[in-house]
Amino acid sequence: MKLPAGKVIITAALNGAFVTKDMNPNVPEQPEEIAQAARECYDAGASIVHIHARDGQGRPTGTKEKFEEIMAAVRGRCSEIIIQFSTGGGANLTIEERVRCLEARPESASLNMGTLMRQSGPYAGVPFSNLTKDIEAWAAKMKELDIKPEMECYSHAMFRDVRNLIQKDLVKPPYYVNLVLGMPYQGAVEATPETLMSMLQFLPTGCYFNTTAVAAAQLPLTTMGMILGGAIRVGLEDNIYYAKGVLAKSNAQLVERSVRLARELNLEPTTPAEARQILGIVKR
Ligand code: KMH
Ligand code: ZN
Repeated sequence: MKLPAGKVIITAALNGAFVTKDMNPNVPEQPEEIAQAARECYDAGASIVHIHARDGQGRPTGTKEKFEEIMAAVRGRCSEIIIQFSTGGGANLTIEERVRCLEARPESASLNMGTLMRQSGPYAGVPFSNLTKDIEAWAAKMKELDIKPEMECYSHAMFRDVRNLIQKDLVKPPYYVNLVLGMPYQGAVEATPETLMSMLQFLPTGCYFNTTAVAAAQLPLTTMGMILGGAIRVGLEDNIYYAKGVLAKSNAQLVERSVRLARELNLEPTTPAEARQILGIVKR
C-alpha cells in the first residue's frame, strides 16, 4: 500500500547495535547524545527515531531503566517525534533482555520476522533468533500496550510470519513492514533494485512499507523506495558514510539529504503527527 500522494515518512535509525564510535565518532550512544540526535533529525524532517540502548561502555543493553532514561531525554528535547525502540537489541542480549524495552512504553518498536545467522565478528555462528512463537508473543505484548510494531523482513521468506500475525489478529491495521535489504547475515537478501521490487510483490494487503538498505545501498534504494510510495529509513545504524570514504557528520546530515531528494521528487516529509495518523500510532 502506498503512502498518501506527495508524502514520505522518514525514520532516522540513530545508532544500532553494531556501529561504534571507533567506526564513526558521531554515533550517539548515551541518552543525551541520542536526544540531541533525535532533535536534529526532527528539525531536518524525520518523523520517527529508531533507537538501540547502550551501556556506559557502549555495549548494547536491554534494561528498562536505560530505555526510560532515553525516553525522558528524547522527550525533553523533542516532544513531537515518534520514538521507536529496537527489540532486535544486540548480539550480546538474551531474548528476554531484547523485549524489556517495551516496558518503557515506546509508541513503536521493531519486530523481527525471522531468524538469521551471524557470519562474521565475535558472534559468528550465533543466530539472530526470532522464532515464530517469540514473534507471536512479542506482537501480543505490543498489541496489549498499544505499541505499533514495525515488522522487519530481511527476505521474502519472512512474509510468512507477517501473514501469520495478520491471520491471528496479533497486529492491528494498517500494518507496517520494513524491507531490510543487504544485512550481512546468512538468510538476508542483497540490496538491489530487483530484491526491493520483488519483495514488494509479497507485501500482504493493508501493509505500508519502509525501505532500509545497508551501507552504500542506503542512498539509492531509499530514494527508489520513496519513488515507489514507501517510507524510508536512513541513519548511522545502517550506514556510517555520507559518501565513499567520507564519514557522515551526523544522523541529521543523512536525513537532510533525503529531504532534499524527496522535495526534488515532489514529496514532502510528513510531520510526526501526520505519520501517526497514517500508520495508526497512538501518541504518548
Ligand atoms: N539493523 C537493522 C538493519 C532491529 O533493531 O530490531 C535492522 C534493525 C532491527 O534495525
Ligand atoms: Zn535497529
